[in-house]
Parts: sequence; C-alpha cells; structure tokens
Amino acid sequence: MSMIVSVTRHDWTPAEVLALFKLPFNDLLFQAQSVHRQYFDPNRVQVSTLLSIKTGACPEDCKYCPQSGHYNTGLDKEKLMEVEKVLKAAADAKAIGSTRFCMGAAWKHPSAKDMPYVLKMVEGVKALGLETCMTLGKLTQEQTAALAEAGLDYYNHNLDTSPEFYGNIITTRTYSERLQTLAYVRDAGMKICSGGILGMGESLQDRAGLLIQLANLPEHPESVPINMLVKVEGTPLANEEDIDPFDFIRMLAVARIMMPQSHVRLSAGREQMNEQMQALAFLAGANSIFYGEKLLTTGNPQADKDMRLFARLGIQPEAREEHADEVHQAAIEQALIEQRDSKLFYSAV
Ligand code: SAM
Ligand code: DTB
Ligand code: SF4
Repeated sequence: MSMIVSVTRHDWTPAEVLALFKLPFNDLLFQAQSVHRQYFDPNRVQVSTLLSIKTGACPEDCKYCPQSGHYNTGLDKEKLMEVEKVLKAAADAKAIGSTRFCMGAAWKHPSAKDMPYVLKMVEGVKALGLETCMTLGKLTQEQTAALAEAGLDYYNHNLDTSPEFYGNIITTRTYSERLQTLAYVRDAGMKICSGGILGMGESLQDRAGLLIQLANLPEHPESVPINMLVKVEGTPLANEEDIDPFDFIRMLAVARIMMPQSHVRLSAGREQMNEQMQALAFLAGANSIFYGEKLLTTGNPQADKDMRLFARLGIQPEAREEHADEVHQAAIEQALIEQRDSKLFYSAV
C-alpha cells in the first residue's frame, strides 16, 4: 500500500467524506492511525476535567440536554457557583492529574452581571497552572475579548450536528449564530473547542456534514469533542436507539483524517462504553478525554479506573504544552493588533 501523507485541508466535499465513512473498517482505522502518527505521539492522551458552574433551567430547547428548562429531568437547578468553590474543584482536578479545567454554564449567553465572576474564575484557575476552558453559550465580541484577556485558553461551542439536521434538535438558536460566536473566539486569539453529538437520529450525511463544517472553517478547531448521546430520562431523545459502536469509532477516525493536527476528544458517553471500545477509539486517533467522575450533570468513569486503562494500554496523560502562557499571551496580542489594523483599514476606505 502507498504511504498515507496527510495535508491540512479546508475544502472537504460530501462525496469525499462519505467515501471515508464507507471504507472497510480496517482500512479506515489504518489510515486514521497513520495520519495520527504524523502529528502526535500515539501513546499520549490529553486529559480535561469538567465542572458545571451553573446548572439547569437553561432557556434553550436542545433535545439532548438534561439542563434545558423545557423538559423535566428532575435536575436540581443551581445559581452560578461561588468563585472559591470553583477554584477548589480546579485544585482537586489538578491533584488527580488533569491539565485542563473546563467550566460549563447552562446559559443561552452570559449576562453582564455574571461576567465579572466568570472572569475571576478564569484568572484563578489559570493561576493554579491549569489550562482554562469555558462553555457559556453565545458571546458578544466584547465578552469574547474580556475572556481572552482574563487568560481563557479555549472556548467550547459545539455545532452538534449538520446544518440540515440542526432544526430537528434545537429551535431556540441558529447554526449561523453558533458560527458567529466561533468567529469571535478565533478573532480574539483563543483556541476553539467545537464538535458534536452522535446518536440523536442523524444520518451518515449529517455526521459528514458536521465534520465538513468544522474542517472547512478557516482554521481547524484545536479541540474536537465527539460526544455519544447520554440518554437522560425526561429529554425528548431519552428513547433514541443506540448507535452501532463501530459507527462511533468511524466518526472519530474520519475526524482524525480531516483535522490531522487537532485533538479529537472521546467525549461524553464513555461510561456506556467498554474498555475495548475505548481502546479502539484511541487507535482511531482520539487523543483527549474528560477525566474525573462527573461530566456536567451525568457520570463519567472514576479517575483511577481511567488510569488503570491507560496503564494497560501503555498510554500516558499528555503534559501541558511548554510555555503555554507565553504562547497564549502572544496570540491575544496579535489578535488585538489585527483587530485594530482592520478597524483602521475600514475607517480609511
Ligand atoms: N450552554 C452552553 C452551550 O450549549 O453552548 C454550554 C453547555 S452545553 C451542556 C455543552 C455541550 O454539551 C453541548 O453543546 C452538547 O454538545 C453537550 N451535551 C449536552 N448534553 C449532552 C448529552 N446528553 N449527551 C452528550 N452530549 C451532551
Ligand atoms: C462537550 O462536547 N461535551 C461536554 C463539554 N463539551 C461541555 C459536556 C457533556 C455533557 C454530557 C451531559 C451532562 O453531563 O450533562
Ligand atoms: Fe442549554 Fe447548553 Fe443544554 Fe442547550 S446544551 S439546553 S444551551 S445547557
């Protein structure tokens, strides 16, 4: 077989992507693993810990989500957590070996009143020596800039599925609003975490459509979470059929081939997967997981169980990027210069 050389592309077509999905499983996995090795150590997996900083009563109607106020899932609603409690949870995450702390809020968007607290959380978590990530819903350009300046490394904002299927899952916001927030995040110099969910009744074309949206962005998201639907009683998708585990692995492999330099995260749903399936996911090129016993509101494998799995597979947690803070600062400063230059340019013409 000829050598597989990957180039980073932004012009993927549906026919090409569907052809990847339709490859025999072993051919697809071989190709994905070959691409993976061109950019990554195949035996390192990045570990992030999640915390829900504001839980439940969300005004959006995402049919998969236990936190939507439109459905009754029996979840206790909570106000925004106190900064000190968030920092304690971040310190605990660091103590179990996590390198990134991801804070999620069940909001359509952050309010002006909440922003100062959120910024303090970013500063505090960063000061602990962890990478910071937040997922707060839609942002304005000003909020995005404030988060970047506070030291936010990643913003998570999932596209979830294809533009065509999106309206079947969420009606209270649009795909183009999601893309706009991603553009603000990129323009502010932060890293993007964006992916989607499998198992919502979507077609193969929808899975391909989601990956095309992500890979054909001007720059690939640095982090691509692929979630398997966690079915929660009370949500409209609670009784969806299970997907074929091999189809989930195929999605990871195709994501790896299309976005060769991105971290692909084997995201929600690991508690419903056996260890063999997770090992296949790493072989397909997944190289990031959520680590620690809870996702936002649902369960995740115990940390020591994951460490035992890593040990059995000869996998080591990935260390935090060297000089990460300096690199982040330089990216933010460059973004500010570019924004200023483009304003000067447009005011001159
Ligand atoms: N409210 C913000 C938003 O939607 O952008 C941030 C939090 S929201 C819970 C973050 C992501 O979690 C969603 O975009 C979705 O992809 C994922 N998610 C939520 N519920 C899920 C479920 N039951 N199974 C798998 N993934 C889920
Ligand atoms: C992502 O793609 N998955 C995470 C994170 N980004 C924010 C959330 C998964 C949530 C699973 C359901 C829950 O625990 O509430
Ligand atoms: Fe709200 Fe996010 Fe859940 Fe949608 S996914 S209901 S926006 S918390």
